[in-house]
Amino acid sequence: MSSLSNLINDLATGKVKVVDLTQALAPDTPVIALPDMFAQSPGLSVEQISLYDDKGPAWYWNTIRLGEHTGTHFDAPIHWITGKDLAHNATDTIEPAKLVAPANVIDISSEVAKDEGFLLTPEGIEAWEKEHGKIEAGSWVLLRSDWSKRQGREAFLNLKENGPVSPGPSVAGVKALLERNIIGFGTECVGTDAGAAGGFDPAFPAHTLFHGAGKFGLASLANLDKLPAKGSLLITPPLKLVNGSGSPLRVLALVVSS
Ligand code: 23J
Ligand code: MN
Repeated sequence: MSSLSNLINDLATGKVKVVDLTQALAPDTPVIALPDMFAQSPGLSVEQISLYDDKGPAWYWNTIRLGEHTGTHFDAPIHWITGKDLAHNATDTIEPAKLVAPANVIDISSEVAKDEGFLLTPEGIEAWEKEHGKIEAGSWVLLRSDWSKRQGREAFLNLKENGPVSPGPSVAGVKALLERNIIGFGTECVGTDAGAAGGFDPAFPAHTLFHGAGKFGLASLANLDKLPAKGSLLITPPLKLVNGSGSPLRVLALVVSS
C-alpha cells in the first residue's frame, strides 16, 4: 500500500478529516482599510447574469468583482516590492508542490484576549517549539488568535484613533520564522501583519521580509482552533491568475481525528 492509498482509506473511514479554514465570502466581508493617501481594495460585489429566467431559462450564474486580497486569501511574493523580481512569485507561476504543506499552529488566543495588539516574538516561538517540537523548513506557521470569531467589520478591523489594533508577528518574530525557512505565515486577521505594523521598522515586516524571501501569506483564516499544534496538512492553491498578487481561495486542512 502506498501512503496515498492509506490516505484515501483514512479519508473514507473518517480517520483523517477535512477541516475548512475558509471564511464565508460575501459583499459584507471586510477588507483592509489603508491610510487615506493610498488606493483601497474593493470588497466583493455580485451581479446576477440570469436566474432560470428570460436571461437564461435553465441556468443561474453571477458576475463577481473583488480585490485579489478579499476575505480568506493567499499573498504571493509579487504582492510586495521586495518580492517583485523573484522567480515563481505570482499566483500563476508558484510551483504547485508548494501548495500542499504541513502546518504548525501557534496559539496566542489567551494573550490576545488580554492584549488585542499582542505580537509573536522569537521568545514566543521558542517557547512553542519547546512544547511542540521544531518548526520544520517548508512548513506553514499559522497564528491562532480566535480573531475570526469577531463578528462584523468594526470588531474585525478594530480601527482605533491611532490606526488598526490586531495581533501579528514582531519584526524579530518574522526574522525568527525566516531562520526556520517556513513556506509561509497565516493569520486569522485581515492581513498577515499586525495592525500596528505600518509603524514598525521595516514597515509591514511580514509582507516586506516574508515576500522578499519568496514566502507566502494566508489571511482571514478561520477554524484554526480545530487544528492540532502540529501534524495537519494544508492545501492552499490560489486561482491561477496571470501575474496575480494573490487571490481568494478555499483553504483546507487534513487532520488525523483523535
Ligand atoms: C496592502 C498594503 C498593506 C497591507 C496589505 C495590502 C495586506 O495586508 C494584504 O492583504 O496583503 S498590510
Ligand atoms: Mn493580502
